[in-house]
Amino acid sequence: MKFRCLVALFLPLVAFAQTAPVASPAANLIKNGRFEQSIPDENLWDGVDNDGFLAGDSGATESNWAPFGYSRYVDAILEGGNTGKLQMPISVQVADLNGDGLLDIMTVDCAGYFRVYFNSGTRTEPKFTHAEIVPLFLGRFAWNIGLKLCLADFNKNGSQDLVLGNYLGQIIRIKNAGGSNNPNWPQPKSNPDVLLKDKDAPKDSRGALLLKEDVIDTTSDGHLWANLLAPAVYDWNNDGRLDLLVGEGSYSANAVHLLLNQDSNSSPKFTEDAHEYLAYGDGREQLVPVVVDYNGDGYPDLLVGDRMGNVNVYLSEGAWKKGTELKRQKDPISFGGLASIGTGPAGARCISLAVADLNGDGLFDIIVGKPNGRIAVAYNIGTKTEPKFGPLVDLKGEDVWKKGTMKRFTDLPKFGEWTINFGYRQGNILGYMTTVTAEEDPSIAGTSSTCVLKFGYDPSLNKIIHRPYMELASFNPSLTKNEFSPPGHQGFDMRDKRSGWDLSTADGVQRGTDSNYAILQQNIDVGVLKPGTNYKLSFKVKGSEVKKATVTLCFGGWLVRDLSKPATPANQTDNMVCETVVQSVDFPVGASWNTVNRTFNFKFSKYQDLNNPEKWSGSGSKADYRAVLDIRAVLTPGQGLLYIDDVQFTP
Ligand SMILES: [Ca+2]
Ligand SMILES: [Ca+2]
Ligand SMILES: [Ca+2]
Ligand SMILES: [Ca+2]
Repeated sequence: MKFRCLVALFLPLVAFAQTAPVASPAANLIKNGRFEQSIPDENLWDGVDNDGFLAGDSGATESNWAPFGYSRYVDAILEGGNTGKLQMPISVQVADLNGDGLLDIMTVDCAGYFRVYFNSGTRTEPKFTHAEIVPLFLGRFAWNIGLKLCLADFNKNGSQDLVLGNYLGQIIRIKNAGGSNNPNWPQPKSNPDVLLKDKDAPKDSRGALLLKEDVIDTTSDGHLWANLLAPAVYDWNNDGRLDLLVGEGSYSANAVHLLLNQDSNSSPKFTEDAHEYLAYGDGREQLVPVVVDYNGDGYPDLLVGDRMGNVNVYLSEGAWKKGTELKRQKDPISFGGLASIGTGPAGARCISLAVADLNGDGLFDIIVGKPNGRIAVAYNIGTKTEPKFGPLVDLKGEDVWKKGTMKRFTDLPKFGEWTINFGYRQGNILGYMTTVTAEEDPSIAGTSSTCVLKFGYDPSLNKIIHRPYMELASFNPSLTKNEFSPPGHQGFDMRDKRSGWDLSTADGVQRGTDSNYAILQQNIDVGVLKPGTNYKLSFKVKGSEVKKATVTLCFGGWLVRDLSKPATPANQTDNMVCETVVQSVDFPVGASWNTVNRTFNFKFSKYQDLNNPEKWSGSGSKADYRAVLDIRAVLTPGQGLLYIDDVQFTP
């Protein structure tokens, strides 16, 4: 039964259900049905935020961009050793990625989107405009969050591979299939549960894990040994073979590890047999190392970013010998007088790091990825042997997709009832949701409403990186219809054998669904629905390149225990769904406005039982009803367009 996940939408609220006022007859049970209440959101498909700064997803906020209550914070060790939610930084690297001799910036943000900002300035005056989105997405699965990026040219052909550390502690390598002036990092074939994939990937393959060829093992048997690894690639022992350094996010060993390459650059091998503790974090987790000759003595040193937003210096003392540990300098680097450079709540100021001579004066500069999603640079104003840094300055760009091209409903406590999903977590590159007025989008003329909900795609700004190859990745209508994960389901037992549904497989991803869908949902409050009553649903719709569109009403009947009475073994399973009824109907979407009308009426076979508390747990319980309205459509990736307006649900 595919509706079982839908049912859980009720769950978080039911335990706190109070008697709600009964709506007067014919009142619209849908709130904000004409979408007149919304607030501007960032549109970061151009890689520039509303204030004009280069930015990716911040990893801090929860919004429609992170639907269904998903938080981009990760579980990690906090100050004092407790586990809690930690805000990850955008991960940043600097290299010439198009062979024009100018250093470019590459990032992977907290939602898992990769961007390249090609430098359009000069060797001494870098200039960045907007980003090109890399058609690569690993972030569908929970363990591919908190990605840390390192660029490395393993085969020394002038093109940079991506080396990534993830939450799980995997080191992922995405080989550059392009040349030194046209980078191309194909979507791993083994991870096709995302929309945008390599042309050659098998269309029907599915799998959560990356193929062996995409992962660089760090142990001989492939087992993982730390979380949130941050890789750096450098020939540390100067034997001509690139070695792997990893900073770790875990607390226990809390070190920068050195894994010496036991094979070759073309086929690197890293195992515990050639593992060294290169530097210790001394209680600073989320270590992000970069290698640079800090003091100009010819030997590579380490700069290490940490959870507190510091950059610490670890100097080599001459040529490195096996077993040598680098010692941390007492004070972190001062950036124009400031040491701690992260932003955000205390204890959540992780940063990422890159070093490069961005202004071509012969001195390395420090580029920082911040937890607010922005990228900052501190120019080196010292000397080769005594570096000194000015303040970190956020880099600016050109805001192509300006404020207002993306809107959301969250943060609107009174009108935030709509839940939107446009596949942002599933790699629906360039997809967006917004509300528009006729002034903003003349094509909505013809409705009486001032605002209309719009799902669509921004055009690709890519000129150097190939554009997303758009295709439907295994369209399966039966799966796209009703199976999705519930919001805020944490803390509830997702199984109920009585009604036969089981959410134990729901893990926050939309299994089996494509990313190129638009989903619009609203919970209909408890206390306003009655079985055996006709409810009229109507809404207006138009669009193009819509493959399938469905509206679903999921009605749930509940037994709500009197929460003022203590739970006993007899009643502890109350506050659970007793029965659900799901009714779906497809609707057409055409180039002109169409009004969808449909009457819904729910009745439960266990209706008598629901109204007979004796059947369930004795006294102190009552039956209640609730519903979820779910309007969804599958859009042609990159082209689909869907407008919805004037949603009414009335008795
Ligand atoms: Ca360049
Ligand atoms: Ca080496
Ligand atoms: Ca040195
Ligand atoms: Ca410089």
